[in-house]
Amino acid sequence: MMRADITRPQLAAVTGFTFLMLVAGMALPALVVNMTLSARDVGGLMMPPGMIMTRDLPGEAMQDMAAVHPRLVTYTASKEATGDHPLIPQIEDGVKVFHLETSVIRWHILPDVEVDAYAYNRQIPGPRLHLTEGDRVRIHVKNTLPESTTVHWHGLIVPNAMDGPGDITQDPIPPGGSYTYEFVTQQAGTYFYHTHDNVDRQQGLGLYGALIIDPHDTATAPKADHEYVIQLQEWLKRDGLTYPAMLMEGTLPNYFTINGKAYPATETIRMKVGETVKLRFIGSNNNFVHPMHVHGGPFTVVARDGEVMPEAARFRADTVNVGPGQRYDVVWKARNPGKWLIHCHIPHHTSNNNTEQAGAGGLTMLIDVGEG
Ligand SMILES: [Cu+2]
Repeated sequence: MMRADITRPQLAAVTGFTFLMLVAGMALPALVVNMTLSARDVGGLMMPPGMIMTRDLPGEAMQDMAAVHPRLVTYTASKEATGDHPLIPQIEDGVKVFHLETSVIRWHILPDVEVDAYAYNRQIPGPRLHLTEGDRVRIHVKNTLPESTTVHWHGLIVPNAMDGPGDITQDPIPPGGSYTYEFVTQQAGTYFYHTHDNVDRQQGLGLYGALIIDPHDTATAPKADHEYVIQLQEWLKRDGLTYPAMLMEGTLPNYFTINGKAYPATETIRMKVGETVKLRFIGSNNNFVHPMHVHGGPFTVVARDGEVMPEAARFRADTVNVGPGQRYDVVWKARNPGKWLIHCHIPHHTSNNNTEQAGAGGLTMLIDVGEG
């Protein structure tokens, strides 16, 4: 008969050590790994490279920051497609009726750079709503995004139920659902509309558009020979994926657009010496205050946040800080022929993924002034 020569203390030590390792093996992952996430929360989410990931990050935050899954794109706009097209209303019993539809699209911000974006009516920015003070408007919104959404009419006096903040004044419009907004415009000037549900993600991915309201008495509006609306936006595109740009580690933007295009794909304003242009700057972006600067001499600031300033309050400047949500109308006069720049004065915002193309990038556009 063989007899084990193991002692009781030895047996106790091996058993105890094994038990301790078993407990450590179960406890350690809970200390270094995010055990609160389930596959249901995160599914196939793709997170921005370099994003700070900690073990207390909830799945909801990851959904907010994740890339737009390329498989969700339902429409690819042509390279030449532009946004901000006037939306023509139907008139029903004196009411101007508009239709907005959200969807996931692929959009060219440069001929060789496309983003996967959230869009109103398949364009970025969304279509322009051009109204007149006193108009009654009805806007049918259909949501074909993979997530809920709402629309907010930024700066407008509206009934509370028409204001748009999701889960606060209305139930968010579910995927496949619709909501109808109706109000009478009581103001005039430069306004915009944007999503008010998961704004951090949805507006950053493209859900915004201009709302321009003419005054009832056009004599009150500051005059200019030309007019141009400038809507700002920030994008994060890496390794073929588009993430909503946010002002935090790992999610800072690397592309910047005026009306959905980065320079040199931005439009050029054409005018003659002696003529004036009214530039309507809209802070439709989510993160940065953009110091927008115009070359070739000062402009006059004539309106702020839609409100026309009295003559005595108007002032001359060559740079105006356009913060998220703000609007500035400025009138600039062409004094000399040539190519004059409109650009953000944070130089990184005038580059495309940190490179200059044709002398600039991002938040840059030209005014081409011909001899008078
Ligand atoms: Cu800027």
